[in-house]
Amino acid sequence: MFCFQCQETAKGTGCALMGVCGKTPEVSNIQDLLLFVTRGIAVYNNELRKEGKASSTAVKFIVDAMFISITNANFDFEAIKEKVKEGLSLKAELSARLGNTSIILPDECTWNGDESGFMDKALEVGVLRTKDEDIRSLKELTHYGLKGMAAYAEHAYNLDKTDDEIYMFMQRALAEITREDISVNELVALALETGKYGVQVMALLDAANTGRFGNPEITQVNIGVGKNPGILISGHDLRDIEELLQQTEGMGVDVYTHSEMLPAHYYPHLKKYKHLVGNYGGAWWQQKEDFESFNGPILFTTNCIVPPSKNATYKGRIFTTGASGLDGAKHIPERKDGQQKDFSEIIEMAKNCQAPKEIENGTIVGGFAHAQVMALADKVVDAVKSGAIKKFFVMAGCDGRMKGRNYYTDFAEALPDDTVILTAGCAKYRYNKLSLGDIGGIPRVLDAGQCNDSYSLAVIALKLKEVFGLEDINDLPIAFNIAWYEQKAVIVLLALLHLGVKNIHLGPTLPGFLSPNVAKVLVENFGIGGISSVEEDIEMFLAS
Ligand code: FSO
Ligand code: SF4
Repeated sequence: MFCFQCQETAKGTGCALMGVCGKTPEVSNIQDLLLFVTRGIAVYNNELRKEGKASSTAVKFIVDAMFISITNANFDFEAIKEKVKEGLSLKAELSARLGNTSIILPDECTWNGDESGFMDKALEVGVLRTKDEDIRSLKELTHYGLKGMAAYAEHAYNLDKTDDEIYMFMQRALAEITREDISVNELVALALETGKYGVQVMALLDAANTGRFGNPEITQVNIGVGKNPGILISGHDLRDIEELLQQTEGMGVDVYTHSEMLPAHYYPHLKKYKHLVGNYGGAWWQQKEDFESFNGPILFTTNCIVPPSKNATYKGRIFTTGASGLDGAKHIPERKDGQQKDFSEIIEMAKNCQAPKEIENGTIVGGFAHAQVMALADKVVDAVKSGAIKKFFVMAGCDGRMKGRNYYTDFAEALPDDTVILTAGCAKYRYNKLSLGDIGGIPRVLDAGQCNDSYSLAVIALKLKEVFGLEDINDLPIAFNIAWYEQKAVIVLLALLHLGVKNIHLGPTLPGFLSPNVAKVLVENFGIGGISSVEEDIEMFLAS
Protein backbone atom coordinates (compact mmCIF):
# COMPACT_ATOMS: atom_id res chain seq x y z
CA MET A 1 0.00 0.00 0.00
CA PHE A 2 0.97 3.61 -0.38
CA CYS A 3 -1.35 6.43 0.58
CA PHE A 4 -0.58 10.07 1.32
CA GLN A 5 -3.95 11.66 0.75
CA CYS A 6 -4.65 13.06 4.21
CA GLN A 7 -3.01 15.31 6.77
CA GLU A 8 -2.28 12.45 9.17
CA THR A 9 -0.24 10.45 6.68
CA ALA A 10 2.64 8.62 8.37
CA LYS A 11 5.65 10.87 9.01
CA GLY A 12 4.03 13.48 6.79
CA THR A 13 5.13 11.51 3.71
CA GLY A 14 2.96 8.41 3.26
CA CYS A 15 1.36 5.38 4.92
CA ALA A 16 3.12 2.31 3.56
CA LEU A 17 2.53 -0.41 6.14
CA MET A 18 -0.84 0.46 7.61
CA GLY A 19 -2.95 3.62 7.51
CA VAL A 20 -2.78 5.92 10.51
CA CYS A 21 -6.55 6.13 9.88
CA GLY A 22 -6.84 2.35 10.38
CA LYS A 23 -6.93 1.46 6.68
CA THR A 24 -5.33 -1.94 6.13
CA PRO A 25 -3.03 -2.64 3.16
CA GLU A 26 -5.77 -4.83 1.64
CA VAL A 27 -8.37 -2.09 1.84
CA SER A 28 -5.91 0.50 0.55
CA ASN A 29 -4.94 -1.68 -2.41
CA ILE A 30 -8.49 -2.59 -3.37
CA GLN A 31 -9.37 1.12 -3.24
CA ASP A 32 -6.48 1.78 -5.64
CA LEU A 33 -7.91 -0.84 -7.98
CA LEU A 34 -11.37 0.70 -7.69
CA LEU A 35 -9.98 4.09 -8.67
CA PHE A 36 -8.09 2.51 -11.58
CA VAL A 37 -11.28 0.91 -12.92
CA THR A 38 -13.14 4.17 -12.31
CA ARG A 39 -10.65 6.12 -14.41
CA GLY A 40 -11.20 3.61 -17.22
CA ILE A 41 -14.95 4.17 -16.97
CA ALA A 42 -14.37 7.93 -17.09
CA VAL A 43 -12.27 7.62 -20.27
CA TYR A 44 -14.99 5.59 -22.00
CA ASN A 45 -17.84 7.78 -20.87
CA ASN A 46 -15.94 10.88 -21.88
CA GLU A 47 -15.64 9.50 -25.40
CA LEU A 48 -19.25 8.34 -25.43
CA ARG A 49 -20.35 11.83 -24.44
CA LYS A 50 -18.74 13.25 -27.57
CA GLU A 51 -21.03 10.96 -29.53
CA GLY A 52 -24.09 11.82 -27.43
CA LYS A 53 -24.13 8.29 -25.97
CA ALA A 54 -22.90 8.89 -22.39
CA SER A 55 -24.17 6.63 -19.64
CA SER A 56 -25.79 8.10 -16.50
CA THR A 57 -25.06 4.84 -14.65
CA ALA A 58 -21.38 5.51 -15.28
CA VAL A 59 -21.67 9.00 -13.83
CA LYS A 60 -23.26 7.67 -10.65
CA PHE A 61 -20.66 4.93 -10.41
CA ILE A 62 -17.79 7.43 -10.70
CA VAL A 63 -19.23 9.69 -8.00
CA ASP A 64 -19.82 6.74 -5.63
CA ALA A 65 -16.40 5.19 -6.20
CA MET A 66 -14.54 8.45 -5.66
CA PHE A 67 -16.46 9.10 -2.45
CA ILE A 68 -15.83 5.56 -1.18
CA SER A 69 -12.07 6.13 -1.40
CA ILE A 70 -12.07 9.33 0.68
CA THR A 71 -10.18 9.12 3.96
CA ASN A 72 -12.11 7.35 6.70
CA ALA A 73 -15.19 6.63 4.60
CA ASN A 74 -15.07 2.93 3.83
CA PHE A 75 -13.08 0.15 5.51
CA ASP A 76 -15.15 -2.74 4.14
CA PHE A 77 -12.86 -4.80 1.87
CA GLU A 78 -15.61 -7.11 0.57
CA ALA A 79 -17.96 -4.24 -0.27
CA ILE A 80 -15.19 -2.42 -2.17
CA LYS A 81 -14.26 -5.61 -4.03
CA GLU A 82 -17.89 -5.98 -5.13
CA LYS A 83 -17.76 -2.40 -6.37
CA VAL A 84 -14.65 -3.24 -8.44
CA LYS A 85 -16.53 -6.14 -10.05
CA GLU A 86 -19.50 -3.89 -10.76
CA GLY A 87 -17.11 -1.37 -12.31
CA LEU A 88 -15.51 -3.99 -14.55
CA SER A 89 -18.86 -5.08 -15.98
CA LEU A 90 -19.88 -1.48 -16.48
CA LYS A 91 -16.57 -0.79 -18.23
CA ALA A 92 -17.13 -3.74 -20.57
CA GLU A 93 -20.60 -2.43 -21.37
CA LEU A 94 -19.26 1.04 -22.16
CA SER A 95 -16.50 -0.40 -24.32
CA ALA A 96 -19.07 -2.32 -26.34
CA ARG A 97 -21.24 0.78 -26.64
CA LEU A 98 -18.29 2.80 -27.93
CA GLY A 99 -17.18 0.14 -30.43
CA ASN A 100 -14.09 0.91 -32.49
CA THR A 101 -12.28 4.07 -31.50
CA SER A 102 -9.30 5.95 -32.85
CA ILE A 103 -8.06 7.05 -29.41
CA ILE A 104 -5.27 5.14 -27.71
CA LEU A 105 -6.89 3.50 -24.74
CA PRO A 106 -4.90 3.46 -21.47
CA ASP A 107 -4.39 0.36 -19.34
CA GLU A 108 -7.27 1.65 -17.21
CA CYS A 109 -9.57 0.82 -20.13
CA THR A 110 -8.03 -2.31 -21.50
CA TRP A 111 -7.34 -4.32 -18.32
CA ASN A 112 -10.08 -6.81 -17.64
CA GLY A 113 -8.59 -9.22 -15.16
CA ASP A 114 -10.68 -11.58 -13.09
CA GLU A 115 -10.97 -11.67 -9.33
CA SER A 116 -7.91 -13.89 -8.85
CA GLY A 117 -5.75 -11.15 -10.34
CA PHE A 118 -7.23 -8.23 -8.39
CA MET A 119 -4.63 -7.95 -5.67
CA ASP A 120 -1.63 -8.27 -8.01
CA LYS A 121 -2.99 -5.63 -10.33
CA ALA A 122 -3.82 -3.37 -7.39
CA LEU A 123 -0.12 -3.18 -6.53
CA GLU A 124 0.70 -1.72 -9.96
CA VAL A 125 -1.97 0.96 -10.17
CA GLY A 126 -1.65 3.02 -6.97
CA VAL A 127 -0.18 6.48 -6.47
CA LEU A 128 3.40 5.33 -7.07
CA ARG A 129 2.61 4.22 -10.63
CA THR A 130 3.57 7.77 -11.62
CA LYS A 131 7.33 7.97 -11.37
CA ASP A 132 7.95 11.71 -11.73
CA GLU A 133 7.26 13.25 -8.32
CA ASP A 134 5.92 16.57 -9.63
CA ILE A 135 3.57 14.93 -12.12
CA ARG A 136 2.48 12.53 -9.38
CA SER A 137 1.90 15.39 -6.97
CA LEU A 138 -0.22 17.37 -9.43
CA LYS A 139 -2.19 14.33 -10.57
CA GLU A 140 -3.00 13.48 -6.97
CA LEU A 141 -3.83 17.09 -6.07
CA THR A 142 -6.48 17.03 -8.81
CA HIS A 143 -7.54 13.52 -7.91
CA TYR A 144 -8.14 14.49 -4.27
CA GLY A 145 -10.00 17.61 -5.32
CA LEU A 146 -12.21 15.37 -7.46
CA LYS A 147 -12.87 13.09 -4.49
CA GLY A 148 -14.07 16.07 -2.45
CA MET A 149 -16.16 17.17 -5.42
CA ALA A 150 -17.68 13.68 -5.64
CA ALA A 151 -18.69 13.80 -1.99
CA TYR A 152 -20.53 17.07 -2.43
CA ALA A 153 -22.04 15.98 -5.76
CA GLU A 154 -23.36 12.83 -4.07
CA HIS A 155 -25.09 14.77 -1.28
CA ALA A 156 -26.66 17.08 -3.86
CA TYR A 157 -27.70 14.06 -5.96
CA ASN A 158 -29.39 12.56 -2.91
CA LEU A 159 -31.48 15.73 -2.79
CA ASP A 160 -32.30 15.43 -6.50
CA LYS A 161 -29.91 18.17 -7.61
CA THR A 162 -27.62 17.27 -10.49
CA ASP A 163 -25.31 19.22 -12.77
CA ASP A 164 -24.02 17.72 -16.01
CA GLU A 165 -21.24 20.27 -16.32
CA ILE A 166 -19.76 19.06 -13.06
CA TYR A 167 -20.03 15.39 -14.06
CA MET A 168 -18.53 16.12 -17.47
CA PHE A 169 -15.61 17.88 -15.87
CA MET A 170 -15.02 15.03 -13.41
CA GLN A 171 -14.85 12.53 -16.24
CA ARG A 172 -12.63 14.69 -18.40
CA ALA A 173 -10.27 15.34 -15.50
CA LEU A 174 -10.08 11.64 -14.60
CA ALA A 175 -9.39 10.84 -18.24
CA GLU A 176 -6.60 13.45 -18.28
CA ILE A 177 -5.06 11.83 -15.20
CA THR A 178 -4.64 8.57 -17.13
CA ARG A 179 -2.42 10.33 -19.68
CA GLU A 180 1.25 9.47 -19.34
CA ASP A 181 2.33 12.33 -21.62
CA ILE A 182 0.57 15.09 -19.70
CA SER A 183 2.81 18.07 -18.83
CA VAL A 184 3.28 19.94 -15.57
CA ASN A 185 1.66 23.04 -17.07
CA GLU A 186 -1.38 21.11 -18.25
CA LEU A 187 -1.74 19.58 -14.81
CA VAL A 188 -1.45 22.93 -13.01
CA ALA A 189 -4.23 24.25 -15.23
CA LEU A 190 -6.31 21.13 -14.53
CA ALA A 191 -5.89 21.51 -10.76
CA LEU A 192 -7.03 25.14 -10.94
CA GLU A 193 -9.95 24.23 -13.17
CA THR A 194 -10.93 21.67 -10.54
CA GLY A 195 -11.32 24.64 -8.17
CA LYS A 196 -13.74 26.29 -10.59
CA TYR A 197 -15.98 23.23 -10.47
CA GLY A 198 -15.40 23.08 -6.73
CA VAL A 199 -17.21 26.41 -6.41
CA GLN A 200 -19.94 25.08 -8.70
CA VAL A 201 -20.48 21.86 -6.75
CA MET A 202 -20.60 23.70 -3.42
CA ALA A 203 -23.15 26.13 -4.89
CA LEU A 204 -25.15 23.13 -6.13
CA LEU A 205 -25.14 21.52 -2.71
CA ASP A 206 -25.98 24.81 -1.04
CA ALA A 207 -29.00 25.16 -3.34
CA ALA A 208 -29.96 21.53 -2.65
CA ASN A 209 -29.72 21.91 1.13
CA THR A 210 -31.39 25.31 1.41
CA GLY A 211 -33.99 24.44 -1.23
CA ARG A 212 -35.17 21.48 0.77
CA PHE A 213 -34.50 22.44 4.36
CA GLY A 214 -34.65 26.27 4.29
CA ASN A 215 -31.85 28.74 5.01
CA PRO A 216 -29.81 28.02 8.14
CA GLU A 217 -30.71 30.40 10.95
CA ILE A 218 -29.13 31.36 14.26
CA THR A 219 -29.69 28.40 16.55
CA GLN A 220 -28.69 27.44 20.07
CA VAL A 221 -27.90 23.74 20.00
CA ASN A 222 -28.22 21.71 23.19
CA ILE A 223 -25.09 19.71 24.06
CA GLY A 224 -26.68 17.94 27.02
CA VAL A 225 -28.97 14.89 26.90
CA GLY A 226 -32.61 13.95 27.43
CA LYS A 227 -34.17 10.93 29.14
CA ASN A 228 -35.13 8.85 26.11
CA PRO A 229 -32.83 6.39 24.38
CA GLY A 230 -31.15 7.97 21.39
CA ILE A 231 -29.72 7.36 17.94
CA LEU A 232 -26.51 9.21 17.11
CA ILE A 233 -26.13 10.22 13.48
CA SER A 234 -22.77 11.24 12.06
CA GLY A 235 -21.40 12.32 8.69
CA HIS A 236 -22.78 14.92 6.31
CA ASP A 237 -25.88 13.58 4.51
CA LEU A 238 -28.94 15.70 5.32
CA ARG A 239 -31.38 13.49 3.41
CA ASP A 240 -30.42 10.62 5.69
CA ILE A 241 -31.05 12.62 8.87
CA GLU A 242 -34.37 13.87 7.50
CA GLU A 243 -35.58 10.33 6.88
CA LEU A 244 -34.29 9.17 10.25
CA LEU A 245 -36.19 12.02 11.95
CA GLN A 246 -39.37 11.14 10.10
CA GLN A 247 -39.09 7.46 10.96
CA THR A 248 -38.35 8.07 14.66
CA GLU A 249 -41.16 10.58 15.22
CA GLY A 250 -43.45 9.42 18.04
CA MET A 251 -41.33 6.31 18.71
CA GLY A 252 -39.93 7.41 22.08
CA VAL A 253 -36.45 7.57 20.57
CA ASP A 254 -34.46 10.81 20.32
CA VAL A 255 -31.96 11.75 17.62
CA TYR A 256 -28.60 13.37 18.33
CA THR A 257 -26.02 14.64 15.87
CA HIS A 258 -22.30 13.92 16.06
CA SER A 259 -19.44 15.98 14.63
CA GLU A 260 -20.17 17.20 11.07
CA MET A 261 -23.91 16.50 11.41
CA LEU A 262 -24.20 19.32 13.97
CA PRO A 263 -25.27 21.92 11.35
CA ALA A 264 -28.47 19.91 10.69
CA HIS A 265 -29.84 21.77 13.73
CA TYR A 266 -29.56 25.09 11.89
CA TYR A 267 -32.06 24.21 9.11
CA PRO A 268 -35.71 25.19 9.75
CA HIS A 269 -37.10 21.99 8.22
CA LEU A 270 -34.88 19.78 10.37
CA LYS A 271 -34.90 21.71 13.65
CA LYS A 272 -38.70 21.57 13.69
CA TYR A 273 -38.47 17.94 14.85
CA LYS A 274 -38.74 18.09 18.65
CA HIS A 275 -36.94 14.79 19.06
CA LEU A 276 -33.81 16.19 17.38
CA VAL A 277 -32.55 16.78 20.88
CA GLY A 278 -28.97 17.96 20.56
CA ASN A 279 -25.38 17.42 19.49
CA TYR A 280 -23.44 14.80 21.42
CA GLY A 281 -19.68 14.93 21.96
CA GLY A 282 -16.85 16.40 19.96
CA ALA A 283 -15.22 16.10 16.57
CA TRP A 284 -15.00 12.84 14.59
CA TRP A 285 -11.73 11.67 16.14
CA GLN A 286 -13.28 11.67 19.64
CA GLN A 287 -15.81 9.03 18.66
CA LYS A 288 -14.23 6.17 20.59
CA GLU A 289 -15.04 7.91 23.89
CA ASP A 290 -18.29 9.53 22.72
CA PHE A 291 -19.77 6.31 21.34
CA GLU A 292 -19.06 4.32 24.52
CA SER A 293 -21.05 6.74 26.68
CA PHE A 294 -23.79 7.38 24.14
CA ASN A 295 -25.31 3.95 24.84
CA GLY A 296 -27.45 3.84 21.69
CA PRO A 297 -26.94 2.95 18.02
CA ILE A 298 -24.76 5.08 15.78
CA LEU A 299 -25.39 5.71 12.08
CA PHE A 300 -22.55 6.82 9.80
CA THR A 301 -23.82 8.52 6.68
CA THR A 302 -20.32 9.35 5.34
CA ASN A 303 -16.74 9.68 6.60
CA CYS A 304 -15.14 10.15 9.17
CA ILE A 305 -15.12 6.66 10.73
CA VAL A 306 -12.54 5.56 13.29
CA PRO A 307 -12.49 1.74 13.29
CA PRO A 308 -13.45 0.67 16.84
CA SER A 309 -10.91 -1.00 19.13
CA LYS A 310 -11.19 -4.75 19.74
CA ASN A 311 -12.82 -4.31 23.14
CA ALA A 312 -15.15 -1.43 22.20
CA THR A 313 -18.62 -2.03 23.63
CA TYR A 314 -20.32 -0.08 20.85
CA LYS A 315 -19.12 -2.27 17.94
CA GLY A 316 -22.48 -4.00 17.60
CA ARG A 317 -24.27 -0.65 17.63
CA ILE A 318 -22.65 0.75 14.47
CA PHE A 319 -24.56 1.08 11.20
CA THR A 320 -23.30 2.55 7.94
CA THR A 321 -25.07 3.80 4.83
CA GLY A 322 -24.25 5.51 1.52
CA ALA A 323 -20.54 5.57 0.67
CA SER A 324 -19.49 4.61 4.18
CA GLY A 325 -18.65 1.08 5.22
CA LEU A 326 -17.03 -0.86 8.03
CA ASP A 327 -16.55 -4.60 8.23
CA GLY A 328 -18.77 -6.03 10.93
CA ALA A 329 -21.20 -3.09 10.80
CA LYS A 330 -24.67 -3.43 9.29
CA HIS A 331 -25.00 -1.45 6.06
CA ILE A 332 -28.37 0.20 5.37
CA PRO A 333 -29.10 -0.18 1.64
CA GLU A 334 -29.84 2.61 -0.81
CA ARG A 335 -33.33 4.02 -1.47
CA LYS A 336 -35.30 2.11 -4.05
CA ASP A 337 -38.33 2.99 -6.14
CA GLY A 338 -38.83 6.36 -4.47
CA GLN A 339 -38.97 4.75 -1.00
CA GLN A 340 -37.05 6.03 2.01
CA LYS A 341 -34.08 4.13 3.42
CA ASP A 342 -35.27 1.64 6.02
CA PHE A 343 -33.89 2.59 9.44
CA SER A 344 -36.29 0.33 11.39
CA GLU A 345 -33.55 -2.01 12.64
CA ILE A 346 -31.67 0.93 14.16
CA ILE A 347 -34.85 2.27 15.76
CA GLU A 348 -35.72 -1.13 17.24
CA MET A 349 -32.22 -1.42 18.68
CA ALA A 350 -32.42 2.07 20.17
CA LYS A 351 -35.64 1.26 22.00
CA ASN A 352 -33.79 -1.35 24.04
CA CYS A 353 -30.82 0.86 24.87
CA GLN A 354 -30.27 3.13 27.83
CA ALA A 355 -30.46 6.89 27.38
CA PRO A 356 -27.14 8.60 26.60
CA LYS A 357 -24.89 9.46 29.50
CA GLU A 358 -24.49 13.21 29.94
CA ILE A 359 -20.89 14.27 29.23
CA GLU A 360 -21.45 18.04 29.11
CA ASN A 361 -24.34 20.49 29.14
CA GLY A 362 -25.27 23.90 27.87
CA THR A 363 -25.57 25.10 24.28
CA ILE A 364 -23.46 26.11 21.33
CA VAL A 365 -24.55 28.61 18.71
CA GLY A 366 -24.40 28.34 14.92
CA GLY A 367 -26.35 28.88 11.73
CA PHE A 368 -24.39 31.77 10.22
CA ALA A 369 -24.57 30.70 6.60
CA HIS A 370 -24.78 33.37 3.89
CA ALA A 371 -28.49 34.23 4.15
CA GLN A 372 -28.35 34.68 7.93
CA VAL A 373 -25.17 36.77 7.76
CA MET A 374 -26.70 38.87 4.96
CA ALA A 375 -29.71 39.47 7.19
CA LEU A 376 -27.24 40.93 9.70
CA ALA A 377 -25.22 42.71 7.00
CA ASP A 378 -25.99 46.26 8.19
CA LYS A 379 -24.85 45.41 11.69
CA VAL A 380 -21.68 43.72 10.41
CA VAL A 381 -20.80 46.56 8.01
CA ASP A 382 -21.38 49.17 10.75
CA ALA A 383 -19.15 47.22 13.12
CA VAL A 384 -16.37 47.16 10.50
CA LYS A 385 -16.80 50.85 9.66
CA SER A 386 -16.74 51.89 13.31
CA GLY A 387 -13.65 49.78 13.94
CA ALA A 388 -15.48 47.51 16.41
CA ILE A 389 -14.52 44.60 14.12
CA LYS A 390 -10.94 44.95 12.88
CA LYS A 391 -10.51 41.66 11.14
CA PHE A 392 -12.26 38.41 10.21
CA PHE A 393 -10.40 35.11 10.42
CA VAL A 394 -11.64 32.29 8.22
CA MET A 395 -10.76 29.19 10.24
CA ALA A 396 -12.80 26.65 8.30
CA GLY A 397 -11.78 23.06 7.61
CA CYS A 398 -11.24 19.94 9.61
CA ASP A 399 -10.26 18.74 13.01
CA GLY A 400 -8.02 15.73 13.64
CA ARG A 401 -6.08 13.78 16.21
CA MET A 402 -2.72 15.43 15.85
CA LYS A 403 -1.48 17.09 19.05
CA GLY A 404 -0.37 20.18 17.13
CA ARG A 405 -4.03 21.01 16.49
CA ASN A 406 -4.14 22.59 19.97
CA TYR A 407 -2.70 25.48 17.99
CA TYR A 408 -6.21 26.30 16.75
CA THR A 409 -7.66 26.49 20.28
CA ASP A 410 -4.76 28.66 21.42
CA PHE A 411 -5.02 30.79 18.30
CA ALA A 412 -8.76 31.40 18.79
CA GLU A 413 -8.19 32.27 22.45
CA ALA A 414 -5.30 34.60 21.69
CA LEU A 415 -7.05 36.59 18.95
CA PRO A 416 -7.81 40.17 19.99
CA ASP A 417 -11.39 40.93 21.08
CA ASP A 418 -12.06 43.01 17.96
CA THR A 419 -11.75 40.01 15.62
CA VAL A 420 -14.39 37.53 14.44
CA ILE A 421 -13.83 33.90 13.45
CA LEU A 422 -15.75 32.61 10.42
CA THR A 423 -15.85 28.83 10.48
CA ALA A 424 -17.30 25.78 8.73
CA GLY A 425 -16.47 22.08 8.94
CA CYS A 426 -15.37 20.15 12.00
CA ALA A 427 -12.41 22.50 12.61
CA LYS A 428 -14.79 24.45 14.86
CA TYR A 429 -14.66 21.83 17.60
CA ARG A 430 -11.29 23.29 18.60
CA TYR A 431 -12.94 26.51 19.80
CA ASN A 432 -16.75 26.38 19.57
CA LYS A 433 -17.17 25.69 23.27
CA LEU A 434 -14.90 28.53 24.44
CA SER A 435 -16.50 31.70 25.79
CA LEU A 436 -15.19 34.16 23.23
CA GLY A 437 -18.05 36.63 23.69
CA ASP A 438 -19.58 38.89 21.06
CA ILE A 439 -19.09 42.26 19.41
CA GLY A 440 -22.24 44.34 19.75
CA GLY A 441 -24.36 41.18 19.63
CA ILE A 442 -22.38 39.51 16.83
CA PRO A 443 -20.84 36.31 18.25
CA ARG A 444 -17.06 36.13 17.81
CA VAL A 445 -17.36 32.64 16.30
CA LEU A 446 -19.76 32.49 13.36
CA ASP A 447 -20.34 28.89 12.29
CA ALA A 448 -21.70 28.60 8.75
CA GLY A 449 -22.14 24.82 8.88
CA GLN A 450 -20.42 21.81 7.31
CA CYS A 451 -17.15 21.98 5.37
CA ASN A 452 -19.07 22.48 2.08
CA ASP A 453 -20.60 25.57 3.68
CA SER A 454 -17.20 27.20 3.21
CA TYR A 455 -19.10 28.25 0.10
CA SER A 456 -21.16 30.48 2.40
CA LEU A 457 -17.98 32.08 3.70
CA ALA A 458 -16.92 32.83 0.12
CA VAL A 459 -20.35 34.32 -0.65
CA ILE A 460 -20.08 36.50 2.47
CA ALA A 461 -16.57 37.65 1.46
CA LEU A 462 -17.73 38.50 -2.07
CA LYS A 463 -20.68 40.43 -0.67
CA LEU A 464 -18.44 42.42 1.71
CA LYS A 465 -16.14 43.19 -1.22
CA GLU A 466 -19.14 44.64 -3.05
CA VAL A 467 -20.42 46.60 -0.04
CA PHE A 468 -17.00 48.16 0.57
CA GLY A 469 -16.54 48.85 -3.15
CA LEU A 470 -13.25 46.92 -3.35
CA GLU A 471 -11.64 45.62 -6.53
CA ASP A 472 -9.94 42.63 -5.02
CA ILE A 473 -11.18 40.09 -2.47
CA ASN A 474 -7.70 40.21 -0.92
CA ASP A 475 -8.20 43.87 0.08
CA LEU A 476 -10.85 42.84 2.61
CA PRO A 477 -9.90 42.64 6.29
CA ILE A 478 -10.10 38.83 6.11
CA ALA A 479 -7.30 36.39 6.91
CA PHE A 480 -7.43 32.68 6.01
CA ASN A 481 -6.01 30.26 8.55
CA ILE A 482 -7.43 26.92 7.48
CA ALA A 483 -7.08 23.50 9.08
CA TRP A 484 -7.22 20.55 6.72
CA TYR A 485 -7.50 16.80 7.13
CA GLU A 486 -9.00 15.04 4.16
CA GLN A 487 -9.92 15.50 0.51
CA LYS A 488 -13.00 17.66 0.96
CA ALA A 489 -10.65 20.28 2.37
CA VAL A 490 -8.65 19.94 -0.87
CA ILE A 491 -11.64 20.88 -3.02
CA VAL A 492 -12.43 23.77 -0.65
CA LEU A 493 -8.84 25.01 -1.01
CA LEU A 494 -8.87 24.72 -4.81
CA ALA A 495 -12.23 26.55 -4.85
CA LEU A 496 -10.81 29.41 -2.78
CA LEU A 497 -7.80 29.65 -5.12
CA HIS A 498 -10.18 29.80 -8.06
CA LEU A 499 -12.00 32.71 -6.40
CA GLY A 500 -8.70 34.56 -6.27
CA VAL A 501 -8.07 34.27 -2.54
CA LYS A 502 -4.37 34.66 -1.77
CA ASN A 503 -2.16 34.07 1.26
CA ILE A 504 -4.12 31.14 2.67
CA HIS A 505 -2.35 29.48 5.58
CA LEU A 506 -2.81 25.74 5.86
CA GLY A 507 -2.12 23.61 8.90
CA PRO A 508 -1.30 21.88 11.06
CA THR A 509 1.11 20.63 8.36
CA LEU A 510 1.27 21.13 4.61
CA PRO A 511 0.04 18.20 2.49
CA GLY A 512 2.53 15.35 2.12
CA PHE A 513 1.38 14.93 -1.48
CA LEU A 514 2.80 18.32 -2.49
CA SER A 515 6.26 17.79 -3.98
CA PRO A 516 8.76 20.57 -3.18
CA ASN A 517 8.33 22.03 -6.69
CA VAL A 518 4.53 21.98 -6.58
CA ALA A 519 4.58 23.52 -3.10
CA LYS A 520 6.86 26.23 -4.52
CA VAL A 521 4.35 27.00 -7.31
CA LEU A 522 1.58 27.37 -4.72
CA VAL A 523 3.72 29.61 -2.52
CA GLU A 524 4.92 31.81 -5.37
CA ASN A 525 1.61 32.19 -7.20
CA PHE A 526 -0.90 32.11 -4.37
CA GLY A 527 1.07 32.95 -1.25
CA ILE A 528 0.06 29.63 0.37
CA GLY A 529 1.83 29.19 3.68
CA GLY A 530 1.99 26.91 6.70
CA ILE A 531 1.61 27.84 10.34
CA SER A 532 4.23 28.63 12.96
CA SER A 533 3.60 29.72 16.56
CA VAL A 534 0.33 31.34 17.64
CA GLU A 535 2.10 34.59 18.61
CA GLU A 536 4.08 34.89 15.38
CA ASP A 537 1.06 34.06 13.24
CA ILE A 538 -1.27 36.50 14.95
CA GLU A 539 1.31 39.23 14.55
CA MET A 540 1.79 38.34 10.88
CA PHE A 541 -1.97 38.20 10.14
CA LEU A 542 -2.72 41.47 11.94
CA ALA A 543 0.11 43.27 10.17
CA SER A 544 -1.01 42.24 6.69
FE1 FSO B 1 -14.59 17.01 9.12
FE2 FSO B 1 -14.30 14.46 8.39
FE3 FSO B 1 -16.45 17.83 6.85
FE4 FSO B 1 -14.08 16.24 6.44
S1 FSO B 1 -15.85 15.26 9.67
S2 FSO B 1 -12.90 16.02 8.31
S3 FSO B 1 -13.18 17.99 5.44
O1 FSO B 1 -14.96 14.64 6.76
O2 FSO B 1 -15.69 16.66 5.63
O3 FSO B 1 -15.16 18.61 8.10
FE1 SF4 C 1 -2.65 7.25 5.71
FE2 SF4 C 1 -4.42 9.22 5.51
FE3 SF4 C 1 -4.18 7.42 3.57
FE4 SF4 C 1 -5.28 6.77 5.91
S1 SF4 C 1 -6.08 8.20 4.39
S2 SF4 C 1 -3.80 5.55 4.77
S3 SF4 C 1 -4.00 7.99 7.33
S4 SF4 C 1 -2.65 8.90 4.20
